[in-house]
Amino acid sequence: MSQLKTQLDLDLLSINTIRTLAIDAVQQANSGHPGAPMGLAPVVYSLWQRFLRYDPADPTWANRDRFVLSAGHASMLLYATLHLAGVRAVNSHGEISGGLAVSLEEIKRFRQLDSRTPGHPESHVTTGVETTTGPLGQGAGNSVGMAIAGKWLAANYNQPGHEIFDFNVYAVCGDGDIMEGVCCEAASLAGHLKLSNLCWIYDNNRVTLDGPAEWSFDEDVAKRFAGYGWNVTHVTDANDLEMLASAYENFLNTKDRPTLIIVNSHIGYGSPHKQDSYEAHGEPMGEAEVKLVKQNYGWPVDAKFLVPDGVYDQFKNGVGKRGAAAHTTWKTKFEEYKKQFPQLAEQLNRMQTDKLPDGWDKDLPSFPADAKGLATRESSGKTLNVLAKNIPWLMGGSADLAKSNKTNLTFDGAGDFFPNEYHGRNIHFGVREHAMGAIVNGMTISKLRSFSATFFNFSDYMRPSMRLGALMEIPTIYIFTHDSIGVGEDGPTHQPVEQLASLRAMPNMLVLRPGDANEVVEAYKVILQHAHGPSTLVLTRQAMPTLDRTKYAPASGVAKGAYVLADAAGGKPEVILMASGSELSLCVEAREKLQATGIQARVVSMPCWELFEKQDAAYKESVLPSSVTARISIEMASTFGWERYTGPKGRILGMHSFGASAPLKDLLKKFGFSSDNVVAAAKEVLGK
Ligand SMILES: Cc1ncc(C[n+]2csc(CCOP(=O)(O)OP(=O)(O)O)c2C)c(N)n1
Ligand SMILES: [Mg+2]
Repeated sequence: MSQLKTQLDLDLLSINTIRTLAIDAVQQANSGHPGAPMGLAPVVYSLWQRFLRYDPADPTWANRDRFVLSAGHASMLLYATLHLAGVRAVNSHGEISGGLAVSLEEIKRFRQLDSRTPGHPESHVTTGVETTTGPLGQGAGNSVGMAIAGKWLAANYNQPGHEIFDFNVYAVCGDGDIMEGVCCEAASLAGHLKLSNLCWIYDNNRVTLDGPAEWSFDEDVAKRFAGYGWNVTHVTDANDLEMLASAYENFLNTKDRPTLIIVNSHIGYGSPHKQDSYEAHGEPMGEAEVKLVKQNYGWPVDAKFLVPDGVYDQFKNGVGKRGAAAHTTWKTKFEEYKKQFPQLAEQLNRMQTDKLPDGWDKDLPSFPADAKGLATRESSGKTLNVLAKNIPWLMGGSADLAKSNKTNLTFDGAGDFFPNEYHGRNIHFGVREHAMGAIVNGMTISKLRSFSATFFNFSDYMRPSMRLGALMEIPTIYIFTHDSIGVGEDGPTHQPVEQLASLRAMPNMLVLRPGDANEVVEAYKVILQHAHGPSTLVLTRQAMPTLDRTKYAPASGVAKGAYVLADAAGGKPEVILMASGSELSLCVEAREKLQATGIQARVVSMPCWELFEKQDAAYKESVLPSSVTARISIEMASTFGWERYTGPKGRILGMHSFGASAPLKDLLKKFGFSSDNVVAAAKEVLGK
């Protein structure tokens, strides 16, 4: 009896430590959300202590259960848990260092410059943060990608008697997450795919920032998720650890679909205010209120950042011991696996350490010169298929446009990723672009080289996820076709204009728009070797010439972002013509025409601004000599940003309006995309 009482006391003491650490950190920072951590502390505590298979001594263990805090505003909940569980820090080389992922000092520096405890959890900053969350719904979307990765790894790497992958993915969502569109899309796909390794915990506290949730949200969430094909279970009191345990067990026993646990909680639990009127929960409480809350918890009212005796040990004896034991058992299993399946083990080793297999770039196509040429979506499809054959863990799919995007993997054994058939490499995302973005990020975080695909215009539908991919510095591949008014008859609803400029404005995003088939191959080489950030690949629907590389510079120049494709005779150009993508061949044509009139022009292919910006000054000067101020750029997109390369004396040919629905040749004429217009602009800037 007294043993049980001590156990209960220690549970409550630990839960209240999470709560008060959150309260104190928010108070000290004078910003942040204390309410959600206070309400959710027992939910997360119970999960970590009793169920999460996670070894705090090795947060990189490939088969660890994943814990995602989609309600990123409750970041202190995660930081306090990582701290108390003693999760070790991992350095940028993936090595486990001696220190804690989140020390008490770092908790005291919550939301301060260069701390490990930023306002919202950032995976590239803090070990143990599985994914960056804050924009509501994204974490939930990522969790579906992680669950897909779990199923795929199990289907492809587990061998009879050697189950090395069986991890589960847990995500904590608030009302905001459950309301967001991305979350709905992701839940719909997860239900369809029957991802039984996925558990969402919905914090049903009936409050959002503006006030009671019912002001904007009163749907029957249980019914909705049942409709998606989820297993739905309820916990009517977030403070009831036994009820929580039953719910987690319910999840673990459900083998045929994902689980939603709806937890009724009180935001700011312990606050002396009437619970549902606790309105200022998105802000620090103020010292007086902090004291009252601590009094309610039976806490020393003046203590700050207190971790009472016994709490660290409690976590050590809970998640620590369980996690270490599970990890040790797994390591033994994996040693045996390595012996019996050395090739598979080697693949896993490469995958987990972000390396490519030997021969990843063998058999890549080389495209012969061809005036008619082919669409870059076509050369992309051919290249992607070779790469995926060479790289067993390169996989992905399209949001219902695979046939248009040419992203179907068609080689023998590529297969499809279907419900209960999780071995395949082709994922059918359905018409769910936003979730697709979040899901491929989740797969990438789980070490699969993952790609998504849709029309470039619909990059807007997945931009929030792409932005997080860039922030997280993860190598997700976003493939887009139908890159411009070149789409033709589909018209302005489908013709991107500002998307190139807007993605070029995104930090840490490589935007590549290759200028012919061989540049596509080179672009893929860059992308696959680019490990610390995502890439956006922008491809045409329409055919474009394959340039004669015996006459022009090799396409390997793509790696430098921009290169001299064709120079003026003697290397002394009067005018520089620059383009990316399908407009590159217009510059090539214009150069010939200018030459015929005695004007010496250089053509610069500029498939990737970001890579060009990374080159040294000498290289940049060699491509764009400052002495040549007559410069023309041409791109069937917003002109925004090209000034930096054309300079004050140059001309930018581009789009100044939305496009129109018409056959391509009429659009090219209407909007002025012809080599004659390049010639005219060149003559104009030269005053000829
Ligand atoms: C996409 C997005 N929109 C808005 C916000 C700002 N925001 C942060 S928390 C929050 C309230 C969400 O309510 P809920 O998810 O129920 O969390 P609770 O207040 O209950 O902790 C909002 C609107 C955000 N973080 N992300
Ligand atoms: Mg809420």
